[in-house]
Amino acid sequence: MYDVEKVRTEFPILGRKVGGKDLVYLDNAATSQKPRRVLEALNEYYEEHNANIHRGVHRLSEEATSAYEGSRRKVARFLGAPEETGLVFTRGTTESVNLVAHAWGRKELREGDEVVLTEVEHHSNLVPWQLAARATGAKLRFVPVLEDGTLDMEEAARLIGPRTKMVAAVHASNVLATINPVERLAELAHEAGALMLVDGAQSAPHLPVNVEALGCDFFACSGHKMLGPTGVGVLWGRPEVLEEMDPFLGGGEMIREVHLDHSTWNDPPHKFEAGTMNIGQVVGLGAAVDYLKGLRMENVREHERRLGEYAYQRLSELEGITIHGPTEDRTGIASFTLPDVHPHDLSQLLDEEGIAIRSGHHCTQPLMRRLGVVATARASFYLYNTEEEVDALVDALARAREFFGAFV
Ligand code: C6P
Repeated sequence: MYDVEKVRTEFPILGRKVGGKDLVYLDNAATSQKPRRVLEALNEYYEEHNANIHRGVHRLSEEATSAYEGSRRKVARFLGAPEETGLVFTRGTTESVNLVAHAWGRKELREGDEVVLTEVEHHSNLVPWQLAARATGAKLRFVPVLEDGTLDMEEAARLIGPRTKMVAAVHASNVLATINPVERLAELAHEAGALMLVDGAQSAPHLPVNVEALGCDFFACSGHKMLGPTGVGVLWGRPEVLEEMDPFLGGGEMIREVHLDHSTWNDPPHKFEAGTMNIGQVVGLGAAVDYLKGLRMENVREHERRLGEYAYQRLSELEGITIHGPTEDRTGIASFTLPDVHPHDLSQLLDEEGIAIRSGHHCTQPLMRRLGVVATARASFYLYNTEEEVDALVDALARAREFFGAFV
């Protein structure tokens, strides 16, 4: 039995007040809060083991290296990766996608080639491909999003063809609460001889993920959205694909031999980890993954599925509200617009009640245009949120409407 009240006691920040009110933190798609275990792991690392890794033969360096590589094993297992050589640490999803678009894209893409994305992408899985396309002459094509927020998979099957070299798609949308059929997209990509990249920024923290079962070639996610520290993320890549890729950044650690006029590269994953990495944060991410494993991702998903459903139902009670995305099979995200109230005004008023939501375009400007809005308000739930917090949100929204109603 999933005990959300017990879970909450492990997150010190959830005990704080904002403007004299209990904090209701509903901005988890932006970043998650951290359990005590992660904070302790960071502290312990800096108090006991801090040193640079893979370099020294002294005790602390060996301990730090072992903690860092231990995290690599944990995260690889957490994502269902068959081996940890494919697990590269980055700064986050953004850097992971840039790594692929740069190191794979500039080597492999040619004029006339196509990269297939979707209309739902976060800017992180769009702009790096625009840059790669500009540098190589490749073209970008887009799988359309249907009225209910799901992808037009018939059109995807038409778009993905002999010119396609890469299909890159978001697994769980940060706006629409959809879980996209990336397994099917991976099949289509492979039938066409292309590779598949999955943006897992909003799936790895919330759903059981297995990169083998997804059938993808690359999977990107961010530590800070899955209870870990900021400044650390992951790129998993199929080792044989990573092997063929050029490096992303040059410097220490990523080399085998350096001469004045040329160098040779270390094996993956080290080929992609140039310079001193975010060692402490990687160790913190290992602790976050241990914590999530302890809770079991099936339980996390079920808790959030129920909460998402409850939130959808309660928010629907507000007259005139538009909740973007499908009515069913949703993640724990609710993006909505209310007539006559700007999302920014809403989130400001909610903040006065201690409720943190996000408003804006959520780094998905093309999707906002497709939805016909400039911005939405967004409540995003995580494993420590409760039905009472959903009620607090809906009550505060009703009060906010009354307040703004007085001016129209
Ligand atoms: N979305 C949100 O509030 P970084 O910033 O690299 O950790 O993650 C980027 C990113 C990539 N893909 C998706 C689907 C995302 O949701 C995000 C981050 C945050 O929705 C910040 S804009």
